[in-house]
Parts: sequence; structure tokens; C-alpha cells
Amino acid sequence: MSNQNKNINPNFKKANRIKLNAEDLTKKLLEGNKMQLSHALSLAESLRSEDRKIIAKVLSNYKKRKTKRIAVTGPPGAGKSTLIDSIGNHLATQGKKIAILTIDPSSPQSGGSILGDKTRMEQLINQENVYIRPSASGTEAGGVSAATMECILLSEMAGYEYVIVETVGVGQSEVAVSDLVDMYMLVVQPGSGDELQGIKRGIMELADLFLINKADGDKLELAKMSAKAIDASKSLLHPKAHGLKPQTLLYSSETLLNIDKLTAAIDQFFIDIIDNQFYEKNRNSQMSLWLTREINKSIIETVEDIPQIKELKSSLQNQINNSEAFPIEAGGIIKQAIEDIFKKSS
Ligand SMILES: Nc1nc2c(ncn2[C@@H]2O[C@H](COP(=O)(O)OP(=O)(O)O)[C@@H](O)[C@H]2O)c(=O)[nH]1
Ligand SMILES: [Mg+2]
Repeated sequence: MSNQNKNINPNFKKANRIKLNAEDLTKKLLEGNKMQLSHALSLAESLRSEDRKIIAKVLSNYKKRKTKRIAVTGPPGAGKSTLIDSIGNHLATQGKKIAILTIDPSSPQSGGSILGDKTRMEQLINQENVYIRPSASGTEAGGVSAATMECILLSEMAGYEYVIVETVGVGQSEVAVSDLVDMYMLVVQPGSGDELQGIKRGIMELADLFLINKADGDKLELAKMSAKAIDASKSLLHPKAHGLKPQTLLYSSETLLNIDKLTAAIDQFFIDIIDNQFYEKNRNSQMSLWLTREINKSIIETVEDIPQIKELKSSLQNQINNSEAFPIEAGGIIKQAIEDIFKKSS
């Protein structure tokens, strides 16, 4: 392949503009049609209510399966995309089907780092068993949104048994993604103790697996020291809800050091959490979190649309601007107004 087009996916087909109805889209998804999966993910990320309705219908055909949802998080440049490329390739050659969703809050439109990620995933782009969605960025803070969960479910409907979610090293998205996955992998570069201390404890506590990446060449020794430093700090972390101790592994996407150990650790983790029922419980609580969020969103939208509430809000805003009232009182006033509206209508 010439240099010029080596980053261009030869299998890329121009997006099909014909809109399918929910039934046909479901059928295509269940057949594993990649183009229609892309279409479905775009609908899931759309804010238009007709698109949301189609996705809701499609998702009503979702059947529970023991899929593996894995977050790959860590600071920018830690080697997450390269790692996903190598491990994805390894799994795909074993016949596994892998979907990769990248959450990139920094550049939903520009495509700058998306191109970067695509070039890091050169091996994967041409794999039949692999589907890559470069930017599953949402509209909510940190780029992780309810839409990301929908994207995971849609990918699974299309037959992907591993769904890997890569986040960009932004604190918020790294935390939010933990509500979407079964396994949380934290990727760090070899570094001094001080650098590792820079990783927030909250993020450390989410990790099911610590991966010291780039353990190759002259970084190998430093990587070993980093692993020791991480192991030492583990004793300070709260025990995990699933009761398993997070492992630390050295890894290199260049030499493929420990690739078998890594895939074995992933498989074992899933065996263990399915066995001790954490898998099922965790997914149920993620669903109930999603339910609560959706309900809250609807309540807010509905209430904000009531004309009296709109008026009251702008009058409160004026009072606050003139220091005649303070936001602390506003909640109670709005609550009272909502209750009055309900009383009148009942
Ligand atoms: N030596 C070495 N370099 C790596 C390895 N993995 C990634 N890199 C390099 O680290 C840089 C950042 O990688 P990337 O995957 O884009 O990191 P991300 O921002 O975490 O997704 C790139 O220049 C990679 O070539 C590795 O295992 N060993
Ligand atoms: Mg990346």
C-alpha cells in the first residue's frame, strides 16, 4: 500500500443514506451488518426524538448474552489505542468478534485525535471480526453519555462479544465509563513514583487491572519499578465490590510481552465475576442507574416546559440579579409552584 493511503480503510463504503425502519435496522444489525451498525450508533448519538424512537424499538430486541465490556482508560499517550490494536488483533485471530468504541470529548468534530487513533489501530482496521467506532462522544460532560450504553448494546446485538471502550484521559469520562462496563483496565506508562501518584486515587480504585504499558527497551526496568510502586499503593485502596484483587501486569504493544497473560487475566476475571454473580448484579445496577437518569431527564424536561415554571424561573433570575433573592431559596419556591400546579390539575 502506498504511504498516502495507508491509513484509509480499504473496506470503507460510503454511508448508506437510505433510512431503514426499526424493524429492518434490527434485522440488519442481528445479521452483523457493519454499515447498519454505524447507522444505528449515529441514531443513538442523535438528540432527535424520531431517532431516539427508532433506537428504542431496535433495543427492545436486545437479548442478554455473556458479553465482555471492558474500559481501557489512562492518561493520553499511555498507549491505549496501540494496546487495543494489539490485543484486539490477538483476539480477532482467535475468531472473537470485537467492537471498539472510542470516547473523545476533546474533539467530537475536528477529527484530530480520531485520525491519530485510527492510525494506531492499523492492524484492526482490516479485520473482518473487528468493528471500530472512532468517536462515540456524547453530549454530556466528559463525553460519556447514556448514548454510549446504547452504543454498547447495539454493538452486542450485531454479534460483538467483546466491547472495548477507550476513553481519553479526562477525569470525568474515566469515572463515568465505569458505569458502563464490567471490567476497568487502567493503562499507565512506566514512570517515577511521583508520576504514578498523579493518578487520582478515585481512578486507581476503579481499576480491575493495572497495566504498565511500554515495558520494552530501556523502559523495561522503569516499568518493573512502576509495577512495584502500584502494588505497594494497592494496600491503601478500598476492596472492590466484586471481592477480587486487581492484578498488575507489565505489557508492551511492541514486543507483545505478556499478551497471553493479559488475555488470560481478562478471561479469568470474567469467569470469576460470572461465578460470584457480580457480573449480573453489576449490570443490573448499571441498568437501574440508567433508568434513574432517563426518568430524571424526562422529569426535568417536562417541568421546564411548563409555562408558569418558565416565568417563575425568569422572575427568580431577575430577583437574584438584583440581590432580592438567592439561589438557595429557589429550589423551595419552584417545588411549591410545581405542587400547586399538580393540586389544581387533580
Ligand atoms: N515503546 C512503546 N511505545 C508505545 C507502546 N504503545 C504505544 N506506544 C507509543 O506511545 C504513543 C502513544 O500511543 P497511543 O496508543 O496513541 O496512546 P493513547 O493516547 O493512550 O491512545 C505512540 O507514539 C505509540 O507508538 C509500547 O508498547 N511500547
Ligand atoms: Mg488513543
